[in-house]
Amino acid sequence: MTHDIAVIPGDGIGKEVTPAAVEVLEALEIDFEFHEAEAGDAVQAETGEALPEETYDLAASADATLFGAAGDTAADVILPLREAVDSFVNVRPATAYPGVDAVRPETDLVFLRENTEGVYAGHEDRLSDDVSTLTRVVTESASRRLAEFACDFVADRDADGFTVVHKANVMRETDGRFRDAIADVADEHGVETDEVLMDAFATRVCLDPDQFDVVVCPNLAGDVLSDLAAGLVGGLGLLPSANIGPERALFEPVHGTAPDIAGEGVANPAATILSAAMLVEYLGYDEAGMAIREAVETTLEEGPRTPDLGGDASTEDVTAAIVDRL
Ligand code: GGG
Repeated sequence: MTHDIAVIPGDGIGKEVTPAAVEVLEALEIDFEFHEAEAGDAVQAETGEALPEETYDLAASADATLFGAAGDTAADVILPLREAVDSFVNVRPATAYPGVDAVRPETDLVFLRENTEGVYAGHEDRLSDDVSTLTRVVTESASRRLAEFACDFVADRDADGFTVVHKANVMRETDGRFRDAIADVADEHGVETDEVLMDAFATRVCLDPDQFDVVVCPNLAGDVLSDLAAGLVGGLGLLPSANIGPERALFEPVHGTAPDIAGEGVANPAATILSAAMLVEYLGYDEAGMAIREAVETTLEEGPRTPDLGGDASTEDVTAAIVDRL
């Protein structure tokens, strides 16, 4: 069976780490057909469109998509691409690896980030020279759909339950609805939950990440808190993600374009290669996914390592080491 994979490197280091992940996928004994397409700042400068229609259509029809990074055009690229695969949840594991200098080496968390609404839904207006507004949308249906996924996810992970992060003491209507809908679904499934206010979560996860396992968050909170967790495990170069929809999915590193190092060939490819591991697992190849993870873990532990992890290796050196260890 051939799997059609859309490959959208985007901008900045996306153009370096995405080919690295494709190289790893090509080393597997799985029949992939890769279809590359453009999106982002560079194509917008050339054509006036950050997300050409053919790129959107490709993501909406491929079996899975591998995406790199978006810069200034993130809102015009990432959000429609997530919509193209009808993704309602962004799965973001934050794991500390042996050999990597982590602030909290005991960290092993997974964020399940609501992926369709909240303040990310883009309902912004400029009312006057002085006033801009944003309408925040939270629906019962999206919150319940996320909760159904979370219940299945904790069963697959053999986790005790999950933590709901919110700010319902202030955003009583929107986060209150989010919290209550999720608690209701968890109850129906007999899944245990606890709840933590998102500001308190930020402190508690820094002091003792071990108290959390699966964390369910509204959209923006999931974006911010997973980057915070990246700081606990050794940096953004280590966090993969999967945007899951009912029929297709899009995989991307959590990091952005990293303009400070783009073009130097030293970006850490681990986050994108780990995203590729999630992609093959999504397609049903658990052993291949595990093989990629083990090759990445051994490389993080034994080297070579890119400069963000204290090494001096290039993206290509690290990718070659991972492919060798597969
Ligand atoms: N690889 C994903 C990427 O480009 N991240 C940068 C970014 O702006 N992310 C926002 C988000 O994930 O919603």
